[in-house]
Amino acid sequence: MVPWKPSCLAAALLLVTTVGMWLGLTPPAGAHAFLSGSDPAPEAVLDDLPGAVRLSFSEPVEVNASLFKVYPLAADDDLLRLKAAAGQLVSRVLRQRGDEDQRADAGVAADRGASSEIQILLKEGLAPGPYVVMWRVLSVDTHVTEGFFVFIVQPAGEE
Ligand SMILES: [Cu+2]
Repeated sequence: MVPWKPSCLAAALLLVTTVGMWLGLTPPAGAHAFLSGSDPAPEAVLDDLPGAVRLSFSEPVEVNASLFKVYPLAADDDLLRLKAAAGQLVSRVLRQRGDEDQRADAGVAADRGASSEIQILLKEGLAPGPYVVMWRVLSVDTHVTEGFFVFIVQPAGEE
């Protein structure tokens, strides 16, 4: 009978762990698609409604497998409260289908393939006020990230 040696078990566990790391079971560093820029910028206050919202991501995203939406928000002078309301709306509607009538956007301009630059077209004749831009993106490395920001349309002279 071979005597049991704890050091062998420890060595075997260490080997399994090391092989696991070799096989890529640890996540790759810094490979998700995060928002790296936008126009309008988050929390921007604009005189006029833009024709589109431009988003730049740190990695290309699969446009057809991603979601981009813009929704109007109820006016609120308190930015923290506005952002909280935006977050609640995002969690309710981001994955909802058939919500085109409630949305302020008219879809993504280029809707094929992978791109790190996204242009979300806005409907015409939108009212001034706060809006929330939201996304759920699948990056080419297969990771999903979500996010949102608000911008406010406030014609000059209206406080
Ligand atoms: Cu990633």
